[in-house]
Amino acid sequence: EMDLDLLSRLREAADEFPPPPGEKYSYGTAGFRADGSRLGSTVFRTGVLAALRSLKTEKVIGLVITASHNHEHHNGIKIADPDGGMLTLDWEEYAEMMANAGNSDLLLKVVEDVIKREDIQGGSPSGKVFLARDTRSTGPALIEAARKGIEAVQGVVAENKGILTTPQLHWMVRATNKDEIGSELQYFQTLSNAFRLLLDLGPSNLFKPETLIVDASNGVGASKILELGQKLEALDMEIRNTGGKGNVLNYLVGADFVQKEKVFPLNFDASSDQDKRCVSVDGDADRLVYFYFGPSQTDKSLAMHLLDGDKIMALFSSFILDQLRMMEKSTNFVGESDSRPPNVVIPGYGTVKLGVVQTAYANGASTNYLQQKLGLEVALTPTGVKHLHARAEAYDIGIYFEANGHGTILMQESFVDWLREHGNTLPSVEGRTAVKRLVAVSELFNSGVGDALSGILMVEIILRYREWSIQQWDSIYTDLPSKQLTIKGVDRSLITTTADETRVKSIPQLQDAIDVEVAKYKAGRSFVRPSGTENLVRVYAEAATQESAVTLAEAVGRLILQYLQAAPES
Ligand code: G16
Repeated sequence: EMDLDLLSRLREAADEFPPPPGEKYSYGTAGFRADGSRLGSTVFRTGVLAALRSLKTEKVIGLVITASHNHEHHNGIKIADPDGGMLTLDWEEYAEMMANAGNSDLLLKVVEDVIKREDIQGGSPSGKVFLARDTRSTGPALIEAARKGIEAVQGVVAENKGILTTPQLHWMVRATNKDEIGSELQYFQTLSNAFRLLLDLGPSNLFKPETLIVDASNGVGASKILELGQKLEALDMEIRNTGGKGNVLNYLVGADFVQKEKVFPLNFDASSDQDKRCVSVDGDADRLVYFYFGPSQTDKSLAMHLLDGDKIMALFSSFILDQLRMMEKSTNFVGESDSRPPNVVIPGYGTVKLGVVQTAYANGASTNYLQQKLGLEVALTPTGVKHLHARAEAYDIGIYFEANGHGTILMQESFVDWLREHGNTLPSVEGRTAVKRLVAVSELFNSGVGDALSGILMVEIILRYREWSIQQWDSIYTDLPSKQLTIKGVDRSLITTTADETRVKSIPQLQDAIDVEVAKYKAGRSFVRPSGTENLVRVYAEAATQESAVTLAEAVGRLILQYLQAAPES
């Protein structure tokens, strides 16, 4: 039984952070998000939750204060579970119950209930929660609220790690729980060692490409990418949008802006930056998209060319597949044609299951490339890395990416263990080299969440191996024209969708009207869903030409207004 002392301390501490009246907090796609000035109670309470989770798992938990791609004045919370992944889905309900408890008495009831349901033991517990934040101005006050929440639970301490990217904190939690060195320095060492090793394992006389230009979204990524770059002589980077006075986080800069608007971020110039290889990260550096400015496909004018999460995943998938094929070939294995990908057979190990995971936002051309050209199994999940991640765990190597640039390469620990223990028994040098590369890739990638820094290093490695320019990489397939819009000022909660998010369930007439609209367009596809991170509804449309994709998106946007506007905003 939990010490009663716990409850008295908690009540007193909670009284300091009363919830704003009338606010309803939902855990959403990636934790709570709201205006930073209205998050004190929610952050305090989520601190309590993280502390309980630490007592339950007897491991370190992570809590990062960030609203990632959202506006500077927004803020939010992401929780890292002991394995470095996102908070287990069954605890999201507890988080919501706590955040929405109307006063300290009600909060105590919820906490007691969670303690009972999870059978959390008192006694002499010693829990620990790592704290970190991004560069938002409301961060320091919210870190304090989180600390008070964590330490209101008896036997749990908060350890403030300062300003970090979200993936760094996830990485540090995982490493610490595995009894490895979980410091930020070690994070940089691990990534840079893996990068150097992959360079060494590459074809001889690797070429060194032009400088990579980084758009750091005026956020935490700027200083961290700089630090990484200083460790890597072989990687020339020029970092822009590094924050500072007057340069607003995520405003006309960063991965979310570049991917959604398909225009150059601030401080990039069409003519002086023409053909250069550029990459944007988002506000907490867990997403990346590449881009360049070059002649458009349709006329001679200069246009922005986006290489989104889908194209990054296509590059990664083909690289991984190459390595598996080399291993397979190394064993002189003559397989049946149906033993080809997705299931490469490595004698000694057996079938290596390789699969990729996308969402409905994936460009149709990318899905086609992955399935037809690479022969891979493509799984679809709802939006949110937590869903893609869980699905990717079904494979020995699961690669997942959202079109917005959030993703990673996930390898089963048992598979990596096998590579380490038995990989050197493969008869050919090529096969053994491929094994070493895969092990290095497993080190390079964060096995908990997407990490823009890992993503950048991987892209840069593969382009060097293949001696590809960004333009050559871009040409592996041509995106179907698409358009994304957001509709504000409506009650997004009125829209619920089918599990795959492609059809509206709650208002059948709206879906019927969308169907009628889509049918008017050649290669038309469109869907709408409520955002889980912002108070708006998202529209996605694809069609045979850019012009028609835009017209279709706008028509569907008007339908949303028509069917929802009568209702008040919530
Ligand atoms: C978060 C999630 C992503 C999701 C994005 C947009 O990203 O981690 O998986 O794609 O929100 O979600 P929604 O469409 O529901 O607003 P981030 O980078 O903001 O943490």
